[in-house]
Amino acid sequence: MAQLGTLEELPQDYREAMARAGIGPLWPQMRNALPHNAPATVTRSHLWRFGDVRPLLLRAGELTPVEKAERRVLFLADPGRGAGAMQATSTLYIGLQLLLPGETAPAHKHTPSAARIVVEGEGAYTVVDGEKLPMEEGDLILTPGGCWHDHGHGGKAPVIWLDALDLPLFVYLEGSYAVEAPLQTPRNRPDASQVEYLAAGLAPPRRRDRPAPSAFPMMRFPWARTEAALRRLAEHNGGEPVELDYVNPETGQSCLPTMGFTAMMLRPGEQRRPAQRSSSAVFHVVRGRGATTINGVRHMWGPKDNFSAPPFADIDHAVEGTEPAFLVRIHDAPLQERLGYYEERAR
Ligand code: GTQ
Repeated sequence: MAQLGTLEELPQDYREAMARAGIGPLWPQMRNALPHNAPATVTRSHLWRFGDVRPLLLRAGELTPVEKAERRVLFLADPGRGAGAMQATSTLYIGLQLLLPGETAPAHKHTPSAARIVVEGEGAYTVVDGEKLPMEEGDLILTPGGCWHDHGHGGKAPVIWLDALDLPLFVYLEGSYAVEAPLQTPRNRPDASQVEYLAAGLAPPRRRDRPAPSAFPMMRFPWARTEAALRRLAEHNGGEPVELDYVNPETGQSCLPTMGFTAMMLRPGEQRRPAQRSSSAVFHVVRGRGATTINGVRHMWGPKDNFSAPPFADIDHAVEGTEPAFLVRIHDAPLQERLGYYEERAR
């Protein structure tokens, strides 16, 4: 492979003339933009223990009233990008949001898409385009880009949930903004996961006045069903990895356009060594304990912890103890598939 020329090799007057003209030579920077065989990754794997984040979040509840926060959130900052980085990986923003009893977070809609995973507490709800979505621990709740959403809390203790947004991508695209509105009046009926899409394989029929389903027909994926499905699959899949993707029940496609959500069960004693994936990921532990080594860094995790993985990471999971572990892998494979470059490499 040819050694490319450097900037320093070029005459000073030529470099200055290029700068004045607002242009630059490609070749000194060619390998930064197009490294050989695999991307140069910035993301550094990190473990955020819930036990460290929770007291800081509760303190935010004392320091900052929700009216002055709009959303009371502490975000996970990728150490590869520095303390202020509002991103856990190149594409994924992950925040932990606190709502105290009786509080509401006003309605807004924005260009990025979001999904929540409920981490602690009961009695909160999100209203998405008029549909009231109860939030129970482990539930995955979608707020796709362009959908109005506000949050409320009728319970007695603080509620904490995880927010996953494709915000960094939209900021990079110069396409990120929000529109504000007053609280919505929810429709008085259960959400679609409890009505139209109660059972897998059953969907409302097409009608002349409703020839196509909505783009996001089901906004809530109750955890109880996910865990039951994983446990059942584990009994009958011959020791294969126990994983289920959260999909749009009408199309089978990922439930949001750029972000993927994969529910994982690790059996007691199970060790897993997945292929290197081109996607980046944040793992959220719903239940269980274990250790995951990512690019040589060992993370010992427990319930409600989060840890990140850069593209093409070497990942080794191991469960601790006699109970299975349940995790949700939040990733950007759907975006990469749409862009035509998602890839897995055997290790
Ligand atoms: O709850 O709507 O963590 O708009 C960041 C931006 C949460 C939300 C975040 C948001 C929200």
